Amino acid sequence: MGFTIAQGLVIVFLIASTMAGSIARPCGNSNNTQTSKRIVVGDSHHWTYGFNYSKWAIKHGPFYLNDTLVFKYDPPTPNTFPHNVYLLPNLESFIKCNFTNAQEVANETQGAGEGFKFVLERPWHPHYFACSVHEGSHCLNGTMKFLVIPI
Ligand SMILES: *[C@@H]1O[C@H](CO)[C@@H](O)[C@H](O)[C@H]1NC(C)=O
Ligand SMILES: *[C@@H]1O[C@H](CO)[C@@H](O)[C@H](O)[C@H]1NC(C)=O
Ligand SMILES: *[C@@H]1O[C@H](CO)[C@@H](O)[C@H](O)[C@H]1NC(C)=O
Ligand SMILES: *[C@@H]1O[C@H](CO)[C@@H](O)[C@H](O)[C@H]1NC(C)=O
Ligand SMILES: *[C@@H]1O[C@H](CO)[C@@H](O)[C@H](O)[C@H]1NC(C)=O
Ligand SMILES: *[C@@H]1O[C@H](CO)[C@@H](O)[C@H](O)[C@H]1NC(C)=O
Ligand SMILES: [Cu+2]
Repeated sequence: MGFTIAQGLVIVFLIASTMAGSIARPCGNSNNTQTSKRIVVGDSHHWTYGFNYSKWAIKHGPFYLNDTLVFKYDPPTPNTFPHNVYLLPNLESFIKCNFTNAQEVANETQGAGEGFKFVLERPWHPHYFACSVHEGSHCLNGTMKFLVIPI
């Protein structure tokens, strides 16, 4: 598989961090009506090269079922790099930024304006989000990737 122990530890930490807080912050209120949130990925940084989204996701989590992730990024211009949003198929692809069998969920123009909205509809499903631009270097070198497991 080609995992290093260090990578394994990082992943265990990521998953543990993503799930922590499920105990501290039970979902829904006393009424049992879950209030779904609208979450701008990267906050004011939006979806851009060089921002550490794994760190952001840990800090921002946990994420709940039906929360909406909003990816905001400008359409390509001659002076700026484009971005997009893919879902990678598994953990190994996520670690290596291997986009073979990845699914495009938003192209380079869909992040404009109000941004691209992705609703977390699959409970406990690991969502490996990443930008594929520049042969994966936005993912690999620009840390444009993060893991979300909605609870
Ligand atoms: C339960 O939800 C209803 C409708 O959203 C609201 O009017 C009511 O105040 C809520 N009650 C409690 C105890 O939260
Ligand atoms: C991004 O943040 C994560 C979690 O804090 C950390 O493990 C990782 O080393 C950071 N990546 C970079 C490139 O700084
Ligand atoms: C999420 O949304 C679906 C479809 O609107 C709804 O059936 C489901 O009850 C919601 N789940 C939660 C936990 O809010
Ligand atoms: C990328 O993934 C595909 C299929 O999942 C695999 O066949 C290929 O060897 C991988 N490439 C690298 C560089 O790991
Ligand atoms: C991006 O997706 C939108 C909506 O599906 C579509 O209208 C547009 O033509 C696509 N743009 C490119 C460059 O593929
Ligand atoms: C991206 O990162 C890889 C591995 O860390 C490195 O070999 C490569 O030179 C970097 N590429 C750029 C464009 O920084
Ligand atoms: Cu990008």
